[in-house]
Amino acid sequence: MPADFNGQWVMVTNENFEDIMNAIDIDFATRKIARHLTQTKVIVQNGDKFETKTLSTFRNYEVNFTVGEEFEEVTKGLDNRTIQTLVTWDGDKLVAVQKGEKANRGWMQWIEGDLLHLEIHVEDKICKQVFKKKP
Ligand code: 1AG
Repeated sequence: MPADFNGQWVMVTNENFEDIMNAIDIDFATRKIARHLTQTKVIVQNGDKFETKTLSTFRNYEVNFTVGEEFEEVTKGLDNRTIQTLVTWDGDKLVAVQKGEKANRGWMQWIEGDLLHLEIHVEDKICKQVFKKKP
């Protein structure tokens, strides 16, 4: 039985988001808006199958995947790159490797109690986001 990520998760902290945005070449005007957003993560999980939405008042981002199956991800509305993404389990953690123009790109996502942790990394930068589950 894999971990259960189902639910709506509201951002409570977002450390070093600016660093990640800079690393993927997001322009100043966009960064200025994006840094203040409270993101909400909506996850529908069926075993290894995930439908995920990251929502905000400015932009939304959707990515769907099956753990263990590499797919082409287009980061539409983010940096608009095409990357090859593979998500795997490391115990109860989801680990994504995103191959493309940017080195060492990926994320890790896991649950602790009613908190969802997401670490996004690109090159030598790490952004740490924490979300709280909506009751
Ligand atoms: C992701 O989550 C990342 C989802 O794949 C989006 C979160 C951060 C975006 C990364 C960099 C910012 C790029 C551009 C800034 C412009 C707009 C910001 C909009 C933010 C809300 C979409 C992994 C996992 C997915 O949770 O299941």
